[in-house]
Amino acid sequence: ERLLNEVAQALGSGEFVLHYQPIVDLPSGRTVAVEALLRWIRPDGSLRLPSAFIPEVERHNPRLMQDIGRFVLESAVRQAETWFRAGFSLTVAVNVSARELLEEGFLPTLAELLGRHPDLPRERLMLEITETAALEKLAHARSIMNACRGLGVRFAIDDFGTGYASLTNLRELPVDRVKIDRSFVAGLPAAQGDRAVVQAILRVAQVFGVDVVAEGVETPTQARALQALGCRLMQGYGLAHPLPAAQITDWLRDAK
Ligand code: G
Ligand code: G
Ligand code: MN
Ligand code: NA
Repeated sequence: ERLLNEVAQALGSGEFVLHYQPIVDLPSGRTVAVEALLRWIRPDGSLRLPSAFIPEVERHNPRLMQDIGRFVLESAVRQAETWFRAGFSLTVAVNVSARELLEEGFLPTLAELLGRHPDLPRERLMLEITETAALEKLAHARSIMNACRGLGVRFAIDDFGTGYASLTNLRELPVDRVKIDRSFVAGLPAAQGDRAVVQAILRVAQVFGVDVVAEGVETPTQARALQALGCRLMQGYGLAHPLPAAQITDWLRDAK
């Protein structure tokens, strides 16, 4: 109750910002995308991560979650447009929980937002669906996703390989990308089970014609192991930490 009030107040008073984490193609080193990550920076400068409040908000106050989701999409689209105008060619990925996606207002809000940003190439926005356990009614999710794709927006499945239904999701939903959960990357290259899972995901993704991002890449050894398995897109502290937009712009400029 208290947390929810704090969140509502923080959203209203501008304490929420997005940080962006690069998704890098190796071996070229090109940053092909960034993932927007919500950050709550309190007036005393301390940081609260979304895992500390989003699940609570989703469970107890769906309306407030909608407001947060709207703020996130709005900020990310505005930033994507800024980078587009500056001549950087990269996609901005936004986390959207399955629950947010299934809300009645989601599609109209997205359509309205894109309408206000006519210059942004639509394929530069990618929605990363998280908490896919809540997808349940796949036909319903599929129809919403197809409508969003009709607007030109693309989809990724987050934390792929965990949860119950990830292969079903891949088969049943219009998806462009899967993100290998970092728990499978952590043990590379030694852990044979993790290697096998990563290989299996890469193979299945290829059959479905979707691309693959490995998450949680922390060491050069992991990055090399992934490349050896045929995975080019990676994200993790070993490549870059999530950073404020201005610092990402510097990072992109330095890479040019
Ligand atoms: O940054 P942190 O490690 O706390 O992220 C934890 C989780 O919060 C991640 O799984 C991520 O998907 C989720 N998350 C981060 N930003 C957003 C957001 O803008 N919206 C939603 N729904 N989830 C987010
Ligand atoms: O669930 P999702 O994949 O959206 O979670 C993203 C979260 O993972 C972010 O909060 C981000 O800070 C965190 N993250 C990004 N790179 C790494 C990494 O290399 N290792 C770990 N442990 N977490 C990471
Ligand atoms: Mn994500
Ligand atoms: Na992710």
